[in-house]
Amino acid sequence: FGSRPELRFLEDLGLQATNQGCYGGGEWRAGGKSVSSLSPASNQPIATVIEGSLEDYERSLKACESARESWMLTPAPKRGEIVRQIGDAFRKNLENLGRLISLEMGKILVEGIGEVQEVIDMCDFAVGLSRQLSGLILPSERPNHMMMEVWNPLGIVGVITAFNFPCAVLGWNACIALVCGNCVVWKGAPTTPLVSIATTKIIAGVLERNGLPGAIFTCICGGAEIGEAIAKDSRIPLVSFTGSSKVGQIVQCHVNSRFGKCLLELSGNNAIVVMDDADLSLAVRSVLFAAVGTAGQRCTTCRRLFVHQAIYKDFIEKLVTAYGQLKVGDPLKHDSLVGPLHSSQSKQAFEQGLEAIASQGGKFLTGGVGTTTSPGENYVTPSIVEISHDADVVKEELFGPLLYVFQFKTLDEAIAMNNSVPQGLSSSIFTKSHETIFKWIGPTGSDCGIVNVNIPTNGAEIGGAFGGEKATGGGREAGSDSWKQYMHRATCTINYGKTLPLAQGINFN
Ligand code: UN1
Repeated sequence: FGSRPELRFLEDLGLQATNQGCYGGGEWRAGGKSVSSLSPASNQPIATVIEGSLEDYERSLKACESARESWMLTPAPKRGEIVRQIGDAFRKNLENLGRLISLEMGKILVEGIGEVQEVIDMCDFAVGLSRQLSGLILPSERPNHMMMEVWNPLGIVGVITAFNFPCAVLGWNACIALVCGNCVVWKGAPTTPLVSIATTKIIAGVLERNGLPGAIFTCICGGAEIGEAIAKDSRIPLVSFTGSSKVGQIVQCHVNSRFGKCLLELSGNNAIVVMDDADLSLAVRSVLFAAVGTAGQRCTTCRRLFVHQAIYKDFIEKLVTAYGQLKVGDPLKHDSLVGPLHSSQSKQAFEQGLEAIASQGGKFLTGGVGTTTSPGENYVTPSIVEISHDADVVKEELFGPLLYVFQFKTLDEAIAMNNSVPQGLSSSIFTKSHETIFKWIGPTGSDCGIVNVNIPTNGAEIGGAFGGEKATGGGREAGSDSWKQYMHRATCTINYGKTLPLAQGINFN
């Protein structure tokens, strides 16, 4: 990066002008096609990456198979110590890696750094967990017997992640998978290979310094062919996939057909409900972050807003005013709040989406068709639209800063509209009424995996289980007891007596 001083920080992350995109069996080697990583802010190349080929995949998996046993047999707290060191290594690289995420993904710098912070927090969580992977001891109905649960590693866990969280989602999965005793095989998004490589170098450095086999962690940059190889590979008992519902369904079919397990984190179509007793200033700020943060490219982005009719006019006016003050611009400049969309394809899809909205009767209150002028750049104008809640476009996830707004009269009506889409990831209500809160989080409330009160739909903490229902795929990642999915539960009944009493009182003599 000699001639580009603004890119010199990439050298501190171990990146060069051309990079090998496969770390397998402890070695960097790649024989796939050569791709340019583009900066979403300019569509200019940052660096070149040689992707991993299917041969690289096979070689890496063979190495993983031979490393698997020694890692499974390493005591969990010792594995936790390795993850603690990985957390420290991320701490040292917080600024640089956060800057690379901003540069290559296009999110604003504070969000790029926040993403690395999420990985550090996951490491801390996983270190604690490494001493708490405990099973139950259960009373046996038979004399001189005891029953217990033993949690064992699965062996190898496949992780396929998306461009919008090129580092954090790997962290949610890898930190837990590693302390649970699994080797990790990771494929990041094809458009964020530099983040994949830099992240892997941080992890690989810790493995190497501890004299551990590099094959405990594998990274393969590549496209759908590598994803398909992971999904079809019966050496990989669990595949964790983050991406669209459409692709998730294909992955699930491949994994199910070989009786593997899938952890799916798919599309969202998240709503915020603003009741007439809400703190409106809190709600406006929350809707703003939820709808335009990360330029609307989080799976937890708020895409639908339901406002009580008594405050609708006032609230929408406040929101439109707030949109008017948004600074859209270079994600690396500290006054920008909204960066570009991730790629020219993302921008094209967004613009086509706006046209479909207009053709289905949508009325733009701000932004909309033709408001984005600079061709050749991926910036778009955050838009708000009024439309009928059962229009076809409202059922789909348009990945960008687009917010549909609707009025409602009763809480029941708002809940019904919240639950009326195929997806079920995140939701939030703004109210001061405890009656409303408990209805919202109860059996006849929101049908989502994330059900918030007085906070945005996005920005979830790692301590909770993250994921959603219906077309969102049903998976739960990160905190709480998500770790159980990364292990296999053995129910062990032990007879320490000399007789053979059978369960259910069966006499078999
Ligand atoms: C995603 O968009 O895929 O809750 C993940 C949030 C983040 C993670 C989003 N912690 O918005």
